Amino acid sequence: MLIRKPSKLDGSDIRPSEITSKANYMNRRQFMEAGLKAGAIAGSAGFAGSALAAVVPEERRGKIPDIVDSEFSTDEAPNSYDDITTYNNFYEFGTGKGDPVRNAQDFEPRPWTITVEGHAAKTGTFDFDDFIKPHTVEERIYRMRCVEAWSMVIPWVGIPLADIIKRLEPTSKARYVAFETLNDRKQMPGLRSRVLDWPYREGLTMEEATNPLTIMAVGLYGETLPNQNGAPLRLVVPWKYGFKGIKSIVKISFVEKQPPTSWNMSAPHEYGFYANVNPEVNHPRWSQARERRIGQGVFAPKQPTLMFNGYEEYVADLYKDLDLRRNY
Ligand SMILES: Nc1nc2c(c(=O)[nH]1)N[C@H]1C(S)=C(S)[C@@H](COP(=O)(O)O)O[C@H]1N2
Ligand SMILES: [Mo]
Repeated sequence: MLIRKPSKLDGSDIRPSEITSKANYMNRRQFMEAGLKAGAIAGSAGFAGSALAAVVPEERRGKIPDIVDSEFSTDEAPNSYDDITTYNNFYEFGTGKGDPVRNAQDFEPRPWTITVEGHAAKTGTFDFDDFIKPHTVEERIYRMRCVEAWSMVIPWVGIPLADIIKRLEPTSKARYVAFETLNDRKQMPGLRSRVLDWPYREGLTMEEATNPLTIMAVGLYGETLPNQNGAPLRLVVPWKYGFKGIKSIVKISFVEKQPPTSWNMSAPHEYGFYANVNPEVNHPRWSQARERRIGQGVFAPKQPTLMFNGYEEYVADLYKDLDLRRNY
């Protein structure tokens, strides 16, 4: 269990997401062809092709080399590249699900620096490439459950946050890790709105941050992260609601006290610090018992939400002394 399975180095290696990616593509084509034969959607095949290409300009879609598979990946079918890159929450680019893909294309994720502060030996400002270089990148196909009761399966490419933290050598005073998103009004039109108190902030306990499931994602579907998904570097914590997965990170701080977090600051009775996926604790305005899997069509039945988003065996121990109803 939990063993890293190295991918082959001879180039013959095909990762699970690539297979599924191709399968999705085939399904899509079969669907289009069937539609064309039926005469129902004549002329739209060409449109589908160009719409897909426009999601992320080709020159930004670099393949990431030497990705290692992970035993933590789910074998549930990943959502399509289209779903993952056109249905987003990234309020710095607008509050609509289609706003990030529309408004983030001129965003420049390079050059990029990450500032490390607080109780650690290796603090300072690092260039993105230098920050990433010492680490092995893995494919992690994870379920993602948004607090709004929808979900996806996403083949991330990332680095265990535990590996990064180890390299930064936090001291015993570091009990939490805090993260901040870029706060640049010139590049992020959504910052003009006061929907949140910018910059977007998130945090984890040290135990959560170093849990083997927690990653810093640098890509998806084997390629560099699209801007709308949080380029160049975003957090992924699969047993927590999606809002903990802070995007386009510029600052990491090792702190003693529980740091303030954006959604908790904006509506503390609705969003807690922990934000663990929990079908038994409802949002004050809606049930969290079920979720809509994106990409299955509006008539597909909702599916049950799993405790800790199905990652209970890896994380339940972290919370054994915590009242999850009070610490939502
Ligand atoms: N900086 C920043 N990070 C963010 C958000 C945001 O608005 N700003 N939205 C969060 C929410 S609510 C979700 S569900 C996920 C969505 O990630 P995705 O668009 O890559 O699927 O990003 C999270 N990270
Ligand atoms: Mo979300």
